[in-house]
Amino acid sequence: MSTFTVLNPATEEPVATVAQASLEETDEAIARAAAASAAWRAVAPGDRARLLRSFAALVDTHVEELAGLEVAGSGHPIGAARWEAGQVRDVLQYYSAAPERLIGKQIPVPGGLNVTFHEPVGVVGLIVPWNFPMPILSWGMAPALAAGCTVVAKPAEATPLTAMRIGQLALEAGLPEGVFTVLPGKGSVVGQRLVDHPSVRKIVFTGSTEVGQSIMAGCARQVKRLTLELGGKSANIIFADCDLERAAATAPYAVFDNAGQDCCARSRILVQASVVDKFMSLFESAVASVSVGDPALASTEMGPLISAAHRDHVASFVPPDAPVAFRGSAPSGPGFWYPPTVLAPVRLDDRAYTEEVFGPVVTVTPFADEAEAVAIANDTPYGLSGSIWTSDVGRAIRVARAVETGNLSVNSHSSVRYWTPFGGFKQSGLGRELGPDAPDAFTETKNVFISTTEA
Ligand code: TAP
Repeated sequence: MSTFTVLNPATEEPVATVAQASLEETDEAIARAAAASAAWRAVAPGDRARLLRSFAALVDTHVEELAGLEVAGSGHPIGAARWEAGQVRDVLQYYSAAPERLIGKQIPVPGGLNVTFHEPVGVVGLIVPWNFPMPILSWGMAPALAAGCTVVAKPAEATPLTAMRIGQLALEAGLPEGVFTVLPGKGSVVGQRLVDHPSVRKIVFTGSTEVGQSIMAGCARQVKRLTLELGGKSANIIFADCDLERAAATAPYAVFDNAGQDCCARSRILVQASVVDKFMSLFESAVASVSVGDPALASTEMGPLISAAHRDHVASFVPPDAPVAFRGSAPSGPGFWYPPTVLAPVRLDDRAYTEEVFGPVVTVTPFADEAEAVAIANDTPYGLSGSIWTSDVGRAIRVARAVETGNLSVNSHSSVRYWTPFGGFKQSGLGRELGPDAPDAFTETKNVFISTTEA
């Protein structure tokens, strides 16, 4: 039996050893999910809603336990981990309203009428990355269950603990066996099997663009439904007319949140040239005051990276001759620490500027005017997130419409809410999660003609 030992990223000490599911075990889990499908879709909408609300309530009473697991197993600061566990509760609660609202249409046609039904697609394979193990699990799981699908979820190999506990809570809340299964294991084994198995009718994948491309190709072989949430290289665009103090004070949190291991990280800061010096001075103070350290402390704002290998990867973007403008602090000693790092000026072909770093490294680039800001922001294969700072409402709207990205914030770095749609343009993804329409993505529209002609 193959196992994976989860290390505490802040101490490098083992937290738990988890058995990895084999190919045979994956097939068995998929078979159980397929067998549970007919009964789950037949559960009366109000009863399915009640089960999801019970599940949400049970998560609520376990927020502290789940947060503790995420601190130990993923190195997330406790404040963030509590928010993440609370997000699972809130997402379940939000989508518990959906089973009773999967409303079709009635379309008048000559000689009768057509009605449409939202039929659940069947078994959903949910493949989750390591950076936000709880929220991203819930974004796929909750609307899929609400739509009447059964779900087999594969957490990332490195961060299975909270997903496994949430899987247990689902059973305790009364969800029938096989409706929601969490299957820890390798992407190349469990994840790939979910893609290849004909009984899995839809894949929801969040992860790197590279793996997403191969999953898309795998799904194409069976014309399998697919949602992709992939990488990002988002721009934080700061115009001279904005509240520069506020833009600089929040810029660290727009990119160093979760130690930069965030698909929405605004890892390219673009600043209007006339205020770049002033911005850099304000930004330096803001970066210096980011509290980096023991994730178990409530005052900690940034924890360690997920692993030694990932820290090496992040460090590769900052070679000895890198243009480091300034850095924040990081503990020494055990743990996969990396300090918040600001690079400027950078060449526009520098890897740190063009590739997703997925760590606490940000570049600062000046621009002359609005047209140049938009051109630079769009000069990337990605399009997930971004921010615009300006006091000119017209400009805010013009630039927001011109930037090719799925989620933007104006005078804020917050753009993810479970009740609004989330997803990427270009190579950042395909389809949308969250928002009121998310359950529809787990259904097929069936169109039925009913004749009213007299016999
Ligand atoms: P990946 O290496 O792509 O892994 C993501 C998931 O896919 C993991 O569970 C992984 O399993 C699994 N996987 C790997 N190879 C697979 C295969 N051949 N078939 C099926 N599944 C496979 O990404 P990551 O490093 O965990 O996450 C970081 C990336 O995710 C970044 O690019 C980030 O931007 C992106 N991300 C995007 C979003 C959104 S919402 N757009 C949110 C978070 C993260 P293992 O754990 O076993 O490798």
